[in-house]
Amino acid sequence: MILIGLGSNIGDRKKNILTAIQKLSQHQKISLTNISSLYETKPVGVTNQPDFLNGAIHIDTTLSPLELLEVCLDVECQMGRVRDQRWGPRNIDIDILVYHDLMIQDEVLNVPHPRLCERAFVLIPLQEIAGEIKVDRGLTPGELLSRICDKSDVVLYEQLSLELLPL
Ligand code: PH2
Ligand code: MG
Ligand code: MG
Repeated sequence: MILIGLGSNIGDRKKNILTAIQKLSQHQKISLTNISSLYETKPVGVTNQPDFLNGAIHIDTTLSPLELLEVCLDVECQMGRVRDQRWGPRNIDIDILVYHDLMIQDEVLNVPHPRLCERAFVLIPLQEIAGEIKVDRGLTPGELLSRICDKSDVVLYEQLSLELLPL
């Protein structure tokens, strides 16, 4: 299972996330299999920035992890993402969270995403679309979530489904 996380906290956040999903799904070698709801989430890391919308998608692809990373970065670039402050505000962020059961640790790509297990804003969307999958450390999103005390910073914003998606 290949899982991608999306986030936005600048501009029309919902439109940004849907545009990114649309661009990814239009790639010849990517097919969109499932999509989570959108959640409004308090910023983590750098806290003095606007609230995020976050969501996650499940895709199938024949792209390798590095090829997929390039596609994700390319979509961010097409959408005009400027990278200045680490963990700072962004119109779109597209992260590979899980690529089957591969473990990759190098300078350009870390999979599973290194902060997946501590971030409710990632785990709650994943619980919807990958509830049974051992996403990190042999644990499901729900099992990882049970170790996080405060999930109040993640609130359902809009229910989405593949059928309802205006793509
Ligand atoms: N992304 C970050 C840092 N902090 N906080 C929230 N709520 N959502 C994010 O997507 C996010 C964040 C760096 O990628
Ligand atoms: Mg990120
Ligand atoms: Mg990123």
